[in-house]
Amino acid sequence: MRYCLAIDIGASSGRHIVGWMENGRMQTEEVYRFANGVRREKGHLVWDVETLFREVKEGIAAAKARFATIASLSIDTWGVDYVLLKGDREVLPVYAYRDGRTEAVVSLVHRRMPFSELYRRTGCQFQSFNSLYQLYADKISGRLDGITGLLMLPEYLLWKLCGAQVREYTNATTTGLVSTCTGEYDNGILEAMDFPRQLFPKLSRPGKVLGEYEGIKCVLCATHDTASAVEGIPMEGNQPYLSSGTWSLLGVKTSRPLTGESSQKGNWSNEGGVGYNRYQKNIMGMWLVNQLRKELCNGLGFAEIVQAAQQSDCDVSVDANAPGFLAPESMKDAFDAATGGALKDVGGYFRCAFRSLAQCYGQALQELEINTGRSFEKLYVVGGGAKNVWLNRLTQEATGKTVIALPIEATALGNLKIQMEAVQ
Ligand code: ADP
Ligand code: LRH
Repeated sequence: MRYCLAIDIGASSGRHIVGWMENGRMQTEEVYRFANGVRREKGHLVWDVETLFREVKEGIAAAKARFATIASLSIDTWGVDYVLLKGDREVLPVYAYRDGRTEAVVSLVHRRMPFSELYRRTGCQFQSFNSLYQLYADKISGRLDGITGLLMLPEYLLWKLCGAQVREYTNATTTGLVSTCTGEYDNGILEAMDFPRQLFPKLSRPGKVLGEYEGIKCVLCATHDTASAVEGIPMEGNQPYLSSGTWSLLGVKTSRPLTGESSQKGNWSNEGGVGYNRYQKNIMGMWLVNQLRKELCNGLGFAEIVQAAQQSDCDVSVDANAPGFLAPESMKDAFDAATGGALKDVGGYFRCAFRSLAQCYGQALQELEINTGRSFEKLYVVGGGAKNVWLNRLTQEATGKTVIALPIEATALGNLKIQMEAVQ
């Protein structure tokens, strides 16, 4: 039996999942899980990459203890964030995308190249945390001086394991710097921003064998977690997907990027997939719920939270994608401000969050049909959020589509699929 190990690290937790083929079907077993989250350091939100790397190695050890031979491994994480290198040393801190340091530079970036031109070139949605803005903040603070390398987080962790430095295509498309025409970093943008060209070498496609760690082959998967998730959904035909975790990503595979006016207006993103384009939208997702949970009822299980939400009779909703929810000091205060203080009980906050998310999904699906000129029957939901049966019902009502909820680790499945194809 050939065992492969997917290391899938999300913004709220990481997991090691071993997969193998048996009677033509992929089998999986979770061997390790760890908590993840941002840390506040000197007024900034940062990732603790040292701990992340330690957890990666702990999980590999757990996999080896359970399955004596692991043939290969690969790592995917959230997009956008990166590690700067000086020679072989990482430059700390590694900023987390919710940190506010980019707010002041958005207009400076757009002065160098208007957003409409950036969008025409890359098809990448506007998010104030895209790597483009983070890098510009680095540039004007002098942080890019003397930098010799830039690796996105999964590339960094793979490099630490096997010593190979590569830049992977699907994750690069989250930076806001990749051309939809060439599938490589866009020279025009790099020049306009005056970014050092040597930090942006040629991109590698998923499927490459990079090297070894303790006798295990290190493979490059679709290192953007959402790209792996889309690749891992067992879908009949080409229907829309909702990858429901810390973020909710709603979209559909298309053969080419769609960068027209309505796509830009609706802030639709064109990101790289494994042989297709991911036309999708970022929706604030379970971040809202997780932050409310920490503040209002830490320790309460998701089943109890959903029950409290169902029992509340408060039917107020908000625009779940409003910037005020991205990184508020207090999520409760953010909901109070958005609802004019209308939420009276704990269940009410969660009810408002779930109903507002479902409304966003409904709106996004309508836009998706208009912008692609297609009509869809189904919506496939994967990720931790797919376990929320009540939210799935609200989503079905709001979208008018048959919701197919798959409470599976689609991201790990996509990660494993690429490994199995790469290492025969
Ligand atoms: P990420 O990869 O971004 O960390 P996941 O896909 O692992 O996200 O989803 C985790 C989220 O799913 C949790 O933070 C939680 O909000 C939600 N979730 C997990 N389990 C349940 C459950 N049983 N019921 C409802 N929601 C759940
Ligand atoms: C989901 C995700 C999403 C990105 C965000 C930063 O985990 O990768 O696709 O936009 O994190």
